[in-house]
Amino acid sequence: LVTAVDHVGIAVADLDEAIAFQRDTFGLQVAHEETNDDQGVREAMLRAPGDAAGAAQIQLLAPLREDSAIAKFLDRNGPGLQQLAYRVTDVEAAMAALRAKGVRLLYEEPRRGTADSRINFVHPKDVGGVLVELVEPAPGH
Ligand code: V0V
Repeated sequence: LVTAVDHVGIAVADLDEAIAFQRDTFGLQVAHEETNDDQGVREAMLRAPGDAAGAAQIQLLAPLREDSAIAKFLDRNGPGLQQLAYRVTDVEAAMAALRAKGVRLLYEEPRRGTADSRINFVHPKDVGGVLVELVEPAPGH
């Protein structure tokens, strides 16, 4: 079902501060940055200098609004690991396979994720307490 670990997401209060911290502390570089209004986030994808193409990235997620998933996560837990994202080739097929195993998906239909990927999420209570995202990258990514 899963072809690769796509990224690991960290909730942060301030995106620019977190980017600078990861750069100055660990030497990570920004590969991509965008605002996703649907998900209520400002986000950055970070890579390590030695990464091969397609290597797992670190996603920094800062809230755009108080009613967003990231704002709620920060209120409850403070900054920290928020999600694990698995790459799939066909998100609808992955959703169907997981539903058949009795695992709950958060959305009926895929939504738009980073860089025009198609995404859905698995309920953390059904998969060991980890919020799992499914990512079908846009063609050419
Ligand atoms: C909540 N829970 C978590 C969790 N968030 N467990 C593990 N990891 C998390 N991140 C636990 C929580 O402690 C509760 O456990 C239980 O799940 C249900 O919590 P709830 O209060 O009913 O629900 P909420 O309001 O905390 O919402 C949790 C969910 C929400 C997962 C439903 O965060 C959500 O819709 N997430 C999907 C969207 C998202 O995360 N977007 C931001 C990233 P107890 O207390 O009952 O034991 S956007 C993104 O990744 C993009 C754009 C991308 O990658 O392309």
